[in-house]
Amino acid sequence: MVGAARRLAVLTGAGISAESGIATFRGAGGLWEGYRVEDVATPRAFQRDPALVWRFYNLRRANLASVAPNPGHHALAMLERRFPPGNFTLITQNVDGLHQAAGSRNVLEIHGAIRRVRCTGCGLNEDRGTAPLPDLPKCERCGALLRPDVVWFEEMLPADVWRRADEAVRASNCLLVVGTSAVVYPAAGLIDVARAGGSDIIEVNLETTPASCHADVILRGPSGQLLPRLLDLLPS
Ligand code: BV8
Ligand code: ZN
Repeated sequence: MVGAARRLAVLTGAGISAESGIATFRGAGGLWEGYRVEDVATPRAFQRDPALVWRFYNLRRANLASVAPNPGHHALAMLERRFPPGNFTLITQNVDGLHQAAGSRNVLEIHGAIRRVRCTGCGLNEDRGTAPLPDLPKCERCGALLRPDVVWFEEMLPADVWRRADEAVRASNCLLVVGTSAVVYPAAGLIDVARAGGSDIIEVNLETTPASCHADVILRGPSGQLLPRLLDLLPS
């Protein structure tokens, strides 16, 4: 299916970064660095206690400094090079930047990136890497509070990035779904879009998910092992 795909779209979630040592959202029973994601990854939480939310994100940013892409990320970067530009789109829910670090080029970060900060006042948007930030980082331009440039629950996804992701899935004839529990929308809705368009759907996951019943092929196991093997099976 992958070898025969004219245009391939890939949707990844936290599972593809698990073997890099980054905790998944729902693996630890929804508790994350001791926080419930739904309690800290929301505009209300930031309104209520911005320092707490920044402590949560600074923990994750600091963790990024010591993690690297795993063979699953690298396999997707290699896979992209088998397709003409524009015929391969990697859509990720992850905010860790590991796909780009592995060399993937056409990456749509539909939930943003925790390396980037955004000003709540003047809209300044810049990459701060994994350098430690204070609990209440301020904009050096206008003095307003900075926020992580990620999409929180109940927030709209970046309109242009989302449109390109939706278009890429509609235009593809194969969707590879890797390491996502397929419960967060509208990201998980891309699987329904692929199905409605008659795309082949392949799921790579340790467990059964709501996407599994729509998959033509299920590769059950760790993506860090299965994606390189999938790549090896393709005609050279
Ligand atoms: C929106 C960025 C419009 C921040 C994230 C009720 C029903 C349905 C929907 C809703 C509802 N109530 C509210 C909603 C909408 C809500 C939603 O979907 N909620 C869910 C929880 C029910 N969605 C939103 O709010 C979205 N916005 O809808 O806007 C709107 C506007 C106004 C008012 C209403 C609506 C915004 C969603 C984006 C939230 N931001 N992240 C941050 O990272 O801090 S979501 C967060 O979850 C991450 O992006 C993460 O990627 C994503 C999904 O989780 P997964 O990636 O799938 O990770 P998870 O841990 O769940 O699963 C890991 C999987 O990997 C598992 O299956 C596991 O088996 C597998 N795995 C593990 N190891 C491996 C592996 N697989 C392979 N190999 C391995 N080694
Ligand atoms: Zn500012």
